[in-house]
Amino acid sequence: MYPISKVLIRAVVFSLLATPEILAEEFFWSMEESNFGYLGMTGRVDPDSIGGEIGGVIQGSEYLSGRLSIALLYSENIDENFFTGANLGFRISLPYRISPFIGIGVFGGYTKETISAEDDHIDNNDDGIVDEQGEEKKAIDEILFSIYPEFGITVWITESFGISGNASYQIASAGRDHDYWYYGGFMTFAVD
Ligand SMILES: [Ca+2]
Ligand SMILES: [Ca+2]
Repeated sequence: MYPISKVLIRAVVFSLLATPEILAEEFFWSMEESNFGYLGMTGRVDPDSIGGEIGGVIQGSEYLSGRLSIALLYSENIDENFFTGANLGFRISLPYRISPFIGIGVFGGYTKETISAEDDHIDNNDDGIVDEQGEEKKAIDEILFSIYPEFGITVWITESFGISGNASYQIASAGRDHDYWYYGGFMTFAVD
């Protein structure tokens, strides 16, 4: 693994020097034999949320890949402040060092809330008293699903390390008023 500053400098240099030759350079390397892991930061606006995502990529061919990840989003406006989710998606990307992609996927998860636990016959807080006054527990508040199209670009710094940015339009199960743009910046690395 390179130091992050070195990686960023290389990414900028690569972008600036993106000559037609580099753009046209077929990016076979080890992609067809490799699987990748990725992690990064994500966010959305209104309600403003920031989070992280970690997952794996299976490279089906030089053009097609599938990904599965878990995501955690923090927002001051969500009950209990956290949205926990899972993301499953497929991408078509150009097999070049500078590699634009488009994709589709599904994103689902839940938020939690605190509710009264005074009558469930369980000592929820392990204080030795069952169903005392004011005892509380956490329960799933909302289950949310969306399907999305996305686009983005990956810059492969080496054959086993790339950085990428994407934007997806989340079409929410809760209705068109709940649709939103979701953005991410990621590091992708070979795991085998
Ligand atoms: Ca108790
Ligand atoms: Ca209880």
